Amino acid sequence: MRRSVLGSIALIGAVALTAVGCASGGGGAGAGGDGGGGELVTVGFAQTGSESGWRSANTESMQEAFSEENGFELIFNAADNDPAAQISAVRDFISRGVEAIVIAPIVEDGWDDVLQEASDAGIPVILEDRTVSAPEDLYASWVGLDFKKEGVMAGEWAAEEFGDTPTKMVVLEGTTGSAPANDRAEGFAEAIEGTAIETIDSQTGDFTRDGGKTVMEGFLQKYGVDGIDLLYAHNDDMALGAIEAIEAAGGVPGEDIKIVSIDAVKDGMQALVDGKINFIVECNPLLGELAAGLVTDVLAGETVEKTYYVEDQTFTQEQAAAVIDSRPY
Ligand code: GZL
Repeated sequence: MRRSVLGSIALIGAVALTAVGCASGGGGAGAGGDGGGGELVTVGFAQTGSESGWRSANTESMQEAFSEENGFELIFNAADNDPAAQISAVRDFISRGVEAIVIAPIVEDGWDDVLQEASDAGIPVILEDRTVSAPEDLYASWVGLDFKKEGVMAGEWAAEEFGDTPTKMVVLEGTTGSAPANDRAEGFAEAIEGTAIETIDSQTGDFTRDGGKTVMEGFLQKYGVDGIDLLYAHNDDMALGAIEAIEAAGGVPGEDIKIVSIDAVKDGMQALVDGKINFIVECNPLLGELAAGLVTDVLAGETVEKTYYVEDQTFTQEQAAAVIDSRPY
């Protein structure tokens, strides 16, 4: 049974949402088939890939929400973090005449043409997770997280923790050109302005554990464990890779090098409980119900908001220990 986005919010309960902007539902070419009386609504979902634990949880949430039981036929594509492949997957959805398209865009730029093609074909597009730089009239709605706020919360912790102490920081950036990498960097920089935290190096680890480990190995070769006081990782998977590198170099993560990260996936929260990470800002991946609700409303011609932000929270080591066994991802 397909739920509207408001029904989804009620269902999810604890997920606090703030809605911004407004748009009328496109109606779409198929307009949701017979309106839910039994026909499945065909939806194309262009996922980034499978780069992190966060992505796995997001994919699972989307596949559960867009199930046949809920009235959907989901055509799923994972683009292996390749922006060109992702755009080509969306073009394939258009040529197959799907009724709606959902995208988790790998990078912000390069979407104008294919979104215009979807619009010309009368196929509404819903964005989930990351955002695009294309004009907002080219998509019906977006649901995700406030990445800049996540960066601010991580930076505020670092400013509080290190304040006026001269601190040498290295940064593991997310995928180059992605909204979370851009916005988390901007938010963190704003929050540490005026402190004695100095960024001595910053490089992308592409949101992957291997990427984080390789880049951190390079930082450690260049500066040594003693030359680095703080690591800011744009996601837990890169932080976990960096932990391996720090330990291999004879350092103690969480002590010799403090670590602040974003996501709060299970392995990241475990490292936080174990004292290897010092602070984590959550980035909720469970967006499936909300995205499915938006597709249902847009195909029904309902007016939906242009933007839905899902609220995040933060965790210290003590807070993680109290909740880790009860978290859904
Ligand atoms: C954020 C999401 C990011 C996660 C990473 O919403 O796009 O991509 O922080 C994931 O773990 O790879």
